Amino acid sequence: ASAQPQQADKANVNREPYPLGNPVVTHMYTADAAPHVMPDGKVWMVTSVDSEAGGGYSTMAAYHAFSSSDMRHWTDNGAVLTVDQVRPADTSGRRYALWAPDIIYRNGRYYLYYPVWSGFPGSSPEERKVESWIGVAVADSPAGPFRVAVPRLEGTRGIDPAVFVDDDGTAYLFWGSRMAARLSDDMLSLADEPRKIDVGTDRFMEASWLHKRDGRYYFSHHSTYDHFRKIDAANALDPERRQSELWWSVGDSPLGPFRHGGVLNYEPGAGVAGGPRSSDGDYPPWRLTLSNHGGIVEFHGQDYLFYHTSALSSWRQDRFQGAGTWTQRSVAIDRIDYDTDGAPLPVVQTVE
Ligand code: FUB
Repeated sequence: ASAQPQQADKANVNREPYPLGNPVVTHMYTADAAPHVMPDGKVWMVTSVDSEAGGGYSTMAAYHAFSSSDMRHWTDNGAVLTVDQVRPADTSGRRYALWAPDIIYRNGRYYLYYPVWSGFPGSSPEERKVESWIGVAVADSPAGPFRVAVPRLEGTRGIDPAVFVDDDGTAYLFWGSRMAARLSDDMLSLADEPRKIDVGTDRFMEASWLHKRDGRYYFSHHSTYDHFRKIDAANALDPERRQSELWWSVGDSPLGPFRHGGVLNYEPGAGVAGGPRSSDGDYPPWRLTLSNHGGIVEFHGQDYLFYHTSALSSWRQDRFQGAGTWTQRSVAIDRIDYDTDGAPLPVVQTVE
């Protein structure tokens, strides 16, 4: 096994910020960005869309595709898939929603992996019977239009698909709660039995992502919501209780095992080390997003973390004074730096 990087000292977060104009999309609410460099040399991200009218995650109804040549100016290429395209015939009154997707270029086409969330927006036993699965849509352009090719990938239950294609051409799908499998050559089915992978910790909520750097595989994920079940909005601003973090682990193969490394991104918007800052000083923290979802891309030799904050909904209420809304999120981008051993440092979150 190769030498394994160690978690960076938290003091290392005191580095120069690298503002990319966060939040990068301001005309609509976006979340769960899945960024990739496509054959046109641009970075494309497909994002979830949070509802303008509110209503929470059960109302997420589409994905948008954005493209950029410089990681700062983004073109909105419009909705590329809507919930109406994936909703099964159903008269039960269940709601269907589109949660965090991923997109990949392969064999001359673009494959969009999307989780369908299905349930009732309540808390009775019936309402808690949430179901989710992964579908695949295909297009000739990352701007769509995508058509559903596989409504439900056999063997998948859960949310947050992430696709990784290794240098040898093998494609992998990660999803749900530490599940993974190889994908078939046509990208439309699992090539082997799903397995639960060892990511070095049991503190796992969602948002799998795999990236490769210098021959090592880095797995990242959102750690946990557990503490949010116990606390109320008032003490959610207590730094000691903020633990909705993105964690990283590292391994020598795409399917692990991975060794837990540490924090890649602190709670977005937290007033703690790694929290946001700008050229004219620290801002009051906006309220939590509750979800710390990461997507990672290398662009011109630099790795970037795409995540989301509540900055836009906070701005719309009262610039930096409002609480923001945790289901009206906005995509942000910041640089990932590594120490000399290859351990990613906690991301310095920037605004503006
Ligand atoms: O956006 C809906 C859900 O919230 C995603 O699927 C999770 O990763 C979290 O970001």
